[in-house]
Amino acid sequence: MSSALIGIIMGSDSDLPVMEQAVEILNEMEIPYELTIVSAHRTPDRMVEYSKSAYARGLKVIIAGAGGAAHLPGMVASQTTLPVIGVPIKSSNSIDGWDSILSILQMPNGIPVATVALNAAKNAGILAARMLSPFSEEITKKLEQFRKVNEIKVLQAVEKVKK
Ligand code: RP5
Repeated sequence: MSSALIGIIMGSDSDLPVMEQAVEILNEMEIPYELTIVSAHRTPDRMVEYSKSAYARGLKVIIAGAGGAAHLPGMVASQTTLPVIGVPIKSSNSIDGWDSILSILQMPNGIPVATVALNAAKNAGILAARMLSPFSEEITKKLEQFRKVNEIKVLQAVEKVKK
């Protein structure tokens, strides 16, 4: 997609089923994004290149998903001034996902990563949209619509379970 505002990256193609939730919500809100694989430990040069060029390429937020010793979001955040949202992914050999959660959540002072819940790539997409919202009426309207739809769904459920 051209003129991407949000960069979605992940450490491995095995993370894709989770990260697709972010893709879906951004498609729904019609916010341009780019999607690719960048591994902190398998392609360190590519990670540096991606992070250092992100701002100049017009990205406003980076969503980075990783599992295991999940240093991708933190390493990317260390090389850009853009906000980075980390998605801890429960990979196949994980310690119930705690390895990814703690690796991403426990960033030392000075290099923040906004961490969402385990496998919560949808929330990462929504949070990225919210970060852009103060600068775009169009995105704000999409977020309002999204909130409204959620509200209606709950009110319909209230009616359904009422006795
Ligand atoms: C991390 O290692 C990736 O983010 C992935 O979650 C995990 C496992 O990767 P694969 O061995 O499936 O490629 O770097």
